[in-house]
Amino acid sequence: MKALKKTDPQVFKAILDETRRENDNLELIASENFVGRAIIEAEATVMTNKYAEGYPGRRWYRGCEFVDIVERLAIERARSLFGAEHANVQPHSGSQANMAVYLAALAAGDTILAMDLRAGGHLTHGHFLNFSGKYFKIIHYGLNKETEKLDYDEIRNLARTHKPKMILAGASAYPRTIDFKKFKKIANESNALLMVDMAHIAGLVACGLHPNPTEYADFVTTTTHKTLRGPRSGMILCKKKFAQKIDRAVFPGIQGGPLMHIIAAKAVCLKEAGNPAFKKYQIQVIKNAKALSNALSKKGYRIVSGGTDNHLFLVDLGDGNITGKYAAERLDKAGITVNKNLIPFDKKSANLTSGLRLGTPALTTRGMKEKEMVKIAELMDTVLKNGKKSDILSQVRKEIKVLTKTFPLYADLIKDMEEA
Ligand code: DSN
Repeated sequence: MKALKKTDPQVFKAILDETRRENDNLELIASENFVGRAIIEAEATVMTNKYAEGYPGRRWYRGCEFVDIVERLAIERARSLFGAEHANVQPHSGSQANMAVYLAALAAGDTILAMDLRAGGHLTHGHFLNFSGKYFKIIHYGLNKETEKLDYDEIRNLARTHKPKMILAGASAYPRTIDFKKFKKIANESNALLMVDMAHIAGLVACGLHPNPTEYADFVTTTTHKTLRGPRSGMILCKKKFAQKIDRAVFPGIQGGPLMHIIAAKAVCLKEAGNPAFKKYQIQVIKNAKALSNALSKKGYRIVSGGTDNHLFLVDLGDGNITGKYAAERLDKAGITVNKNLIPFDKKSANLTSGLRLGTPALTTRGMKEKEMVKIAELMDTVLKNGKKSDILSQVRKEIKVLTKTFPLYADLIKDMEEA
């Protein structure tokens, strides 16, 4: 890091401070994780220099023989990990992966039946401010009011009524197993294509800890940086009959040159995800999510839908004065990083919210287990009950320092930077 420090001390300092922040805080944002050194090393390479528009063996530029190797590895590993007929590893993000599927499968104005953001869906699943909501007719499904779970009968009824060209399953804030087989049945009955956005659960799917959508869906999209613990990026899996359409939709449809250094890191991530150690990690992610939600529930917090089957859950803070926004700010002050989140049928605005979304992929990467989750629930409860008392927040901060010191993160990177 000597060159960076010399050339741009401001950026160097911000990166060092961010590395320390990640080490010093308890990261509970469900969509975040901590990549390993091999991913960082692959990202920070000269493959960033190479233009490689096109696909392996069919590029517009010369000199692609080595970037072709990493893209082929990433494609083969993605196909084998998820049992997919075709993989496109070029999307820069999950949003772009979703956009490419829409471009490949739909025409402007076609109808998509997808989960409402307010119920746990994603912006690119048809929010009115997003391209998906602007260019397509969106019908949203939500959750059952009693169970706060997906209501497959309601989804079937909506599909019968609106005859969507495509049904989209997948969510950013849904703590329960998604029944892709049921979705496929509904899609077949209404002659719709089925797309699954598995961004949040891809790591669990890779290890057989959540049903695999690739078996049922025509298109599966994902990010690679959440439970999958790879570089910040996206990916599309699809049936062979859609391969050409998908590849054309990504390039030249919506992207130019792929980010070859990130594709190299994606190849590494997909290799790591095939290792037995990765399955052990994902099993612990789920155990930790259950342990943390149980511990909070014992302290009197209502957990949406009564618990979790995956890596995340939602806490209902009730309809009093404590909003998700306030709670997230207070927790942040004490060193616990979370995000405010709407809960199903939330009466508060998306800016305030009545809930928090908590996830355990990042803390599990640090090696924390059930015992630490119980401790973290205690610390969270203390902060939420004493949010305005700075002495109590400082005491919690101190306890978090002890915890984070016991499970150090990026110690080698911090040392390298401090010595640069
Ligand atoms: N922003 C991501 C999340 O937090 O779930 C989804 O893209």
